Amino acid sequence: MSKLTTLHEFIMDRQSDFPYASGELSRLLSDIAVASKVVSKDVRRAGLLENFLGAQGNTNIQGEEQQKLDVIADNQFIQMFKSGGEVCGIASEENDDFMAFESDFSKQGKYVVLFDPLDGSSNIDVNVSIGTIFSIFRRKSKAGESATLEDMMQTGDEQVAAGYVLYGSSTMLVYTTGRGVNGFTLDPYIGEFCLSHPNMKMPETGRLYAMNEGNVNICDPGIKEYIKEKCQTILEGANRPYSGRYIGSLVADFHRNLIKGGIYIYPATTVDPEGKLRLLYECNPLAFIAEQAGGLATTGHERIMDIKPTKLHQRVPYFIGSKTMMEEAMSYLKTE
Ligand code: P6P
Repeated sequence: MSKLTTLHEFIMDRQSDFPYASGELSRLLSDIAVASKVVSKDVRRAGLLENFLGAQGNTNIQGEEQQKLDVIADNQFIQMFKSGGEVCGIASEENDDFMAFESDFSKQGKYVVLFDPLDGSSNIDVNVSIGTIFSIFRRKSKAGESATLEDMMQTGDEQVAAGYVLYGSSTMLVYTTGRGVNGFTLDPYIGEFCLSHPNMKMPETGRLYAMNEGNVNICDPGIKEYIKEKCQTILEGANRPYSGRYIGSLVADFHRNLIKGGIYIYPATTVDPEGKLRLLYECNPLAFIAEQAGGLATTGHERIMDIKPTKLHQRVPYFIGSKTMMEEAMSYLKTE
């Protein structure tokens, strides 16, 4: 059996990829891994702890009912970023505004992190996979000063790193720093993320499509045509149609497509005319991973990582997945 490579060893080995960084990004990625282990522990025991399951009793800025575990995870990551010293500020799905850390220690931080602490949290109570998504930028503002909104509102192309943690049948951390995508599985017996999926590549095509088909009559009619003609038809050379796989947790649907090939579609609808998913801490980070793995991520018309953000919690229509499937699906779209 080959030697296990821990995430920490992997990060240190790759540190030389960043001559300008004197270890801060490595430490930040390690901090994210530690916070993820704590959240993983909480997620896996949530059913046993009365104050972990269920709704928090309020709604977040998204108008979504916050779950107790959303808040627990959010606080866990924020505390980790505050104490690590590499981060001068954050923005999170669970907080109305961005947060500039005010200690002199944190103001020296080189990076800002935008994250969704627990995506798919409506699935927590029914024991379906959920995930954390994170996006890391170098600050634009001067070290020593407070982080600014401008630090948070950068295009996806300016990300220095991005990744997700999937609390699934196992806990996995998958990330990129622009030099490929690597996946690590948490070994609960040694408490370490270990390299399990080196150099991940998204298959150029696939036979899995993920969409909430309840929306199919309230979105671009071309999507209904795409699903009917490409996904729900036995095409030449095939002996069955595609398979629909949609579990209501973007991280899980994306991870499956990254490994098996597939497409995830959350379009603009008459209910969500700008789309449902958030650009800064859901769409951008997964777009970075998708492109690094050979896939595509667009609004259906525009590359996600080209978009200049205009609002902190900006929503966009979202198509992400295998290159050929993406090109096919986009060719059906009727609306600009
Ligand atoms: P719907 C979860 O809230 C989420 O942001 C994604 O993880 C998921 O794919 C989508 O929304 C589910 O939305 O409208 O299908 O319930």
